[in-house]
Amino acid sequence: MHYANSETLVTTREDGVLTLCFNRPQSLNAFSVELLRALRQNLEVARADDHVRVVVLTGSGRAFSAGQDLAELGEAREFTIEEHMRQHYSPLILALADFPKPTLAAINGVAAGAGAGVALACDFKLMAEDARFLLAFAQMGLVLDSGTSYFLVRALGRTRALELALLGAPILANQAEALGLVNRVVSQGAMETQLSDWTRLLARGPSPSFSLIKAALRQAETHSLAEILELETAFQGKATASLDYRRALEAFLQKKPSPFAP
Ligand code: T3D
Repeated sequence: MHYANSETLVTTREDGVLTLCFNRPQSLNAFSVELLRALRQNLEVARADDHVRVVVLTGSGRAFSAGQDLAELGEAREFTIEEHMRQHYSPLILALADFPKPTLAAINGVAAGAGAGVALACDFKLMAEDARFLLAFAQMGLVLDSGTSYFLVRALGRTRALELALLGAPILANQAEALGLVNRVVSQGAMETQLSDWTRLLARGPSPSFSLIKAALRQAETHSLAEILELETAFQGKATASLDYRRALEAFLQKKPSPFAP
């Protein structure tokens, strides 16, 4: 399979970093079926592409994404909402949550509805100081979807998650950072520098170790301590058999810095 070549998703690959930029600025990068398909396909290809070590999601223009394309959804269609969600959003969110390499959302502007879900499914969230999350679901007479129930309640607990979901007030960047929904808030001008600091570090990091750490943390969300101890044991066995471990150990014994040190 090859990377999809779609105008709605600008795909670039440089120095181990795959950037997927939503490109429908006229509708604030609302997710059309074409964009959702291209996004899924390119994540699937990137999973197996050894040249890709980090994936960045971002939006062109003034938005990250305004969520589902409401105009497209409103048009005559031959599918139900349930089919649409099962076919597009659920596999996309799972593909992101289970992605074996680090993923970063560069939230350059508003992230609404499913746009918020996609951003929250990424590992790192970098937010512009004038960006915001909009849990626009209840305002539209909808329910939380695209994993937002899952991510919000785990990040914030039930009380705060309910307040934000039911009242639907925009979550401004500083509030999102204070709540722990995003890692860092920076000015628009500083987005690129912060992003490349992170991607450079992650791209030269120990990929197999990252993949195992991600898998263990994901399992830790739902498994018991005893199960996680067993999983960590198995994963440590794999990690210590890796070339990266041997390189880092050798550096340590020679009193040199780790090849992966920040
Ligand atoms: O199928 C399923 O799975 C259901 C799933 C649902 C999950 C969802 O994601 S539901 C959709 C959730 N998103 C929203 O409700 C956000 C809708 N958009 C807005 O509320 C506003 O656009 C914003 C607050 C995000 C920004 O407002 P503003 O004033 O800065 O911009 P604007 O003028 O409203 O939007 C600019 C253009 O983008 C405009 O088009 P126009 O008039 O210039 O031709 C607007 O219609 C278009 N646009 C914005 N959001 C969407 C959209 N077009 C289609 N779908 C959108 N979601």
